[in-house]
Amino acid sequence: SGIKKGANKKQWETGSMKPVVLVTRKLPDAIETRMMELFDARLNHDDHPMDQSELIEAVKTADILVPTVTDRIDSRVLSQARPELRLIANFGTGVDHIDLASARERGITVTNTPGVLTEDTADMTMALILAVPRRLAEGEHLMRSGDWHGWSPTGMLGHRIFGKRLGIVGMGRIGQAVARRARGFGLSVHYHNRNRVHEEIENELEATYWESLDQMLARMDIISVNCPHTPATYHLLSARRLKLIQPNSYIVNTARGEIIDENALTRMLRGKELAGAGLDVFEHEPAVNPKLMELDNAVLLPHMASATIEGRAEMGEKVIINIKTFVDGHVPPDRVLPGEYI
Ligand code: 8YV
Repeated sequence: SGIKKGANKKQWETGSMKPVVLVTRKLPDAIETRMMELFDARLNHDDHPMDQSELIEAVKTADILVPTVTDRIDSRVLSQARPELRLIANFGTGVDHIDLASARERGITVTNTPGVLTEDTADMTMALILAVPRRLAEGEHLMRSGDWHGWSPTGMLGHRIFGKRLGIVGMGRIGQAVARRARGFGLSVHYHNRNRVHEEIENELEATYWESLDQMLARMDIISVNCPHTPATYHLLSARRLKLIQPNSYIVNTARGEIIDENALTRMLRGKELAGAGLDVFEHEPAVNPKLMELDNAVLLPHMASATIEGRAEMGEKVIINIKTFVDGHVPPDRVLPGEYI
């Protein structure tokens, strides 16, 4: 458009011009309505996931981009961004689909939506922790198949939750929310984290810290993955580490598929080297390893751990607040870039 960055910002501030905010997916109606009031919002009415060429078009058009987990904002896309693109206000907490190094190089601010999906994600994590050892999906399937011939003393036996050891990988907001729930089910809480959490939190959760992930994995009955996906956590649960886990143990992942070597996990589940897995996320979404689909000891969900009406509305609110604060010349509340780790 030929408008310089400074001029752009000034005009946003005086309200004489609205920033072009390009939203890659369909958001809740109330959020889209508000965005249209506040900004020059460009919406995706049919909600189709954008491919790379559409994303390149988007960054050539937008002052502010609002992507989601389904958009791969890689260095190729960012290299085409117009200089006026100053903010990527992600709709979601994980930002692993955005090439942060490229964004940083270009001086683009990145924000996310932490906090508002913590409890929902922890609920679904707990649901999987219960569902896999207690064979919830298998039981449901049996009912609908018409093959249930009545109760029997040895029918549908699973494993007890109470008294077992839960190992949480990643003790951030979600990990802590899982720990709080787990205590109510009589699980003992163990965790591994980049940094040990504050003593007060450890005491409140009666959580045992394991500096060594390897050692923790070898001793847990249930493992829950709750860390972000970063270059440091890619395949954190590698084939080698998965082998450390006891064959009668379970794994639950509501974080990101890339944190677990999905092929290795699938092989081990098939070979009964692991008792079962509850997965809400996959390494190559929306693709799922077809061998996983065949397994009775895996409960598979379509990346829905944070999918509540309330949560989506609050995520949208956060996106709007981040954009509004940024446009008004302030540091947005949920800034990840520039930030502590990048
Ligand atoms: C979101 C998620 O629905 O927030 C996240 O990191 O994984 C999901 O729960 C999704 O990211 C929206 O972009």
